[in-house]
Amino acid sequence: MTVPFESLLLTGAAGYLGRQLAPGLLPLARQLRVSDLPEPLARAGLPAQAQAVPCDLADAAAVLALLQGVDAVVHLGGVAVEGPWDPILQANVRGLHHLYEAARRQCVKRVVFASSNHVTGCYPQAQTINPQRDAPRPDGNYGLSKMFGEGIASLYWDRHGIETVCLRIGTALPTPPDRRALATWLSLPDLLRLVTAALTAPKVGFLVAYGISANTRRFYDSADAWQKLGYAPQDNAEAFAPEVQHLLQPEGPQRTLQGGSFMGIGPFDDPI
Ligand code: NAI
Ligand code: 15L
Repeated sequence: MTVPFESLLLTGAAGYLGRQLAPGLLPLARQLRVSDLPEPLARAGLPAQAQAVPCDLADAAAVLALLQGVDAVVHLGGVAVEGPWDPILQANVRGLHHLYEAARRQCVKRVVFASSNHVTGCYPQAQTINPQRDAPRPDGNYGLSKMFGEGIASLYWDRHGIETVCLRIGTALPTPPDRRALATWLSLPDLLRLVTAALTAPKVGFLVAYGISANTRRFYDSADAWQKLGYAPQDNAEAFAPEVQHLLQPEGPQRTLQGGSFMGIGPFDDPI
């Protein structure tokens, strides 16, 4: 089998999804580089074949060095939940700017960016959203930062020819935790299928796709983008419906809007 990449970088490698993905990414590159903040990286137990490089995404010089010799990046690093603005600004906004500037200067060809369903979390669950047709409606600081990530990805494709697949991941867990996740679930095997497709599909340019399994109750229509990637999900949350469909968020926006529980977090009185 031909190996698609000489060097592939996985950021956020010590996080939940990073630890799930790292073993499956090994066959895609002669060298897999895995990165995260120093402490989590040291205790993550990532595959020994991977090259571990600690790096804070908020440090521009460190990110420039991290991307040296890299062909493609799977970018998972950053704050992964709703919260106060400043940590999100450092990791998800400044960090993304550092990543794309480093990608430009180090001639990286493609980024797979872990965006989020929370870019469109303020749409009603009763509406089906298409990523090429429907505008972002972020549901908080976190969703807004992912919208920035998609914006910078678009800019660096148009101006600098760096390809990005933005994956608006739903709920990536071993099984769907509640009724909302019957729409948003992404099984862990489908996550690896999707990231592999996003890395290896030819000529993606700038593309936004939702990251979910073939869920019967989905409120995203991502068929066009999936076809372009050659992603064919194999799992369906419906198999878990009897166990979780009674597990509901409290009445109101948390139950009716696509962002679910994130609708109940914040606002934050940031220090002035
Ligand atoms: P996680 O919180 O377990 O992992 C994120 C990793 O990023 C952590 O290991 C953390 O140490 C690292 N990180 C945070 N700030 C950093 C910084 N300044 N410099 C370097 N590394 C930093 O999150 P998870 O669940 O693994 O998510 C991975 C990515 O996928 C995130 O970008 C998240 O927003 C996105 N995502 C995840 C979903 C899910 O269902 N797990 C759904 C939608 C999006
Ligand atoms: C996300 O973006 C989060 O990273 C993850 O922790 C889940 O909360 C997920 O969205 C979700 O909406 O279920």
